[in-house]
Amino acid sequence: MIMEKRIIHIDMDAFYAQIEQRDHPDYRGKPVIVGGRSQSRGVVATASYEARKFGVHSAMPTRTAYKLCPDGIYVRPRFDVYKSVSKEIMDVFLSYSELVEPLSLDEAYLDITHLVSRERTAKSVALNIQRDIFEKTHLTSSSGISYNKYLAKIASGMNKPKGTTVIHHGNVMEILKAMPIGKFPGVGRVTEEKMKSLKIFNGEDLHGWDEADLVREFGKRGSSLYRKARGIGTSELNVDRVRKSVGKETTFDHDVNDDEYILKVLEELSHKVSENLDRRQFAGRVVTVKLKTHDYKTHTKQMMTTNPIFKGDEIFHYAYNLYHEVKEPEEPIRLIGVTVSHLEERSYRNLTIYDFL
Ligand code: DCP
Ligand code: MG
Repeated sequence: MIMEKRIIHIDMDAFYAQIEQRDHPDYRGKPVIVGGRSQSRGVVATASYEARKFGVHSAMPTRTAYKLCPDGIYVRPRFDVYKSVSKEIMDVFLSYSELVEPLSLDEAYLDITHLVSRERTAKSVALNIQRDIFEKTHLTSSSGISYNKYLAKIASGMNKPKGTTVIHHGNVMEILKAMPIGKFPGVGRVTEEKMKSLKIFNGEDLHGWDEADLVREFGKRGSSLYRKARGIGTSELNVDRVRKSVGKETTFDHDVNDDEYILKVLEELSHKVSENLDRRQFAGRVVTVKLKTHDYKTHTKQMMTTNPIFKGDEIFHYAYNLYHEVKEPEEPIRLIGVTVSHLEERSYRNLTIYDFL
């Protein structure tokens, strides 16, 4: 018999805002809005729970937030701090399980099947993880526990902040049926509108649809939605996302020492790496150039980028500099390669830095 898995989804509460409140005691208990301060083009990254009472939320123009909450404390994000907190959290996760799939700086899935026994419930594991995070960072989080990923994620959002919620076979249908359609993972704004026009307002309405009809209306996603309405989803974690890297290399037919030619190849390789990152919607923070000399010695040099990158020209920009650092002028090479690592999922979370200026 295949044992059902136990998946925990952990998500920090009002992540950036909570860190600001932690580091500035005078912000505590007050509406704190983290984001771009520009009245014309700034957006809210997140808001403390106190600020949310005024209707302020992520992705809202700062201008709107000011109107809703004129007395709020508006602060710029400190990404470096958030990143280092994120590392601390990830270390806690890894102390419980090797099977960790980070989704962004403040959330991850953990497969903790191996830790569960008659004496130890998945819920108690989740509580321990939340306690450890608090001890290490003085920040609160919420967790969701279930037998697959998307249910665990739904669960973690159900009792925020400081929640610990279990979705099991006994309560799953009740929860899904009552859930507004826009809250289903994978249902964005556009799909939500379309759902509503089809009179699908919640999980129960969705449950009433045949798979074939959903596929006709929503394409491949229709099948996935059909399953999601029934509590069916994957419990396989994408564990090597952290380690993952994308690299391309070329071995020359002959040893080569023509910079212009090698750089042309390096540029092509950079664009190939970019295409691969694009396909998977990843961006990376470390660029490595590798070369093998005519006598089979390998030399590498790497560099951290200021922001996660994925564009071919950006990758080549770093690769170009690295190449000049690592290549000995007199030494022909037989292989050149470029790799982007420290990948993260590409999203508003790491790409709108300009919105915060
Ligand atoms: N974030 C952002 N822009 C968004 C959404 C989020 O910059 N549109 C950033 C700020 C958040 C962090 O990502 O603090 C984590 O996102 P979450 O969606 O988990 O939101 P919070 O952690 O802020 O709040 P919650 O308690 O609802 O999880
Ligand atoms: Mg969060």
